[in-house]
Amino acid sequence: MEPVKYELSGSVATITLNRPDRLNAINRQTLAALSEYLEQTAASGARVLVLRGAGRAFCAGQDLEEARGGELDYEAHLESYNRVFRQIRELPLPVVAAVQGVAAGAGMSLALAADYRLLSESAVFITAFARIGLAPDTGMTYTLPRLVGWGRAFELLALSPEVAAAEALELGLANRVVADEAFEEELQAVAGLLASGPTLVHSLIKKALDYSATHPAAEVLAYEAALQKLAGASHDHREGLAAFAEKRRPDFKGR
Ligand code: T3D
Repeated sequence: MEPVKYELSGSVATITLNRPDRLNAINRQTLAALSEYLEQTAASGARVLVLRGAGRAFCAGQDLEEARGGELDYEAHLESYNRVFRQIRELPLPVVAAVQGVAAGAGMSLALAADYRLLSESAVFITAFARIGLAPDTGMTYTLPRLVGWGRAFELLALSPEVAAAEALELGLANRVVADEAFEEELQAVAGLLASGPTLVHSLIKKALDYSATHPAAEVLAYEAALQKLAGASHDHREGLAAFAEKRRPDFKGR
């Protein structure tokens, strides 16, 4: 069975982690395929990417059987994880993590690297690293404190509780939580809405938010101005103005 599946339907790309009997735990093959499909998505005409898991889980993190085998070169292995994190953040389109069931360890890191998290009521986040005596990785110390605040981040990392969907929403780890039976419909709606938006602007929003997380205000203002120059010269800005004047919905073209 392929460890990861890829599908492009219209302008919606979907990457599915596909080791359901291991709760989609990530091994070397998974990481390599994930990275390849992220590259493929960047080169495609996709305007939104959905990242999800097959079966009852989103992803249980690093494959612990592989880790226990003692064959992992942690430094090289982490570079593969980090590459995937960077690819998600640098993808010039929104990434929606569709989280059903558990997202643990690096699986949670991947969900947090996404731009939008849609959770089903069955979703559970577990940072998990400390449970097995590991420090957090795959960008979790970048994303988690920015989403939930410093104190909560420490608690979630150090004590590694199970965070159910309703609490995840309250903490800021989820954008929306929907009933399990409404999940597919809601996912299509969110993906469709993002895919029909101004994709160039979505990519600039990603860049601006990442930049603002690590730069002082004066530099952030200069960066915003530089990005606005790009947006201001775009088809989608001209189309947005025309649609406003003509009292119709804009037909954004995206990238
Ligand atoms: O460079 C590096 O390598 C470091 C990177 C580390 C990054 C990390 O991700 S560290 C965190 C790794 N993940 C975990 O510690 C989570 C381990 N899994 C669990 O704690 C539990 O499975 C869950 C809480 C996620 C779910 O529990 P439950 O009761 O719903 O399911 P289960 O029965 O435990 O799991 C079902 C099967 O999936 C089971 O196999 P079996 O008994 O049916 O043959 C279980 O062994 C397997 N499985 C679950 N998680 C993993 C896994 N197999 C390999 N690796 C896993 N991570």
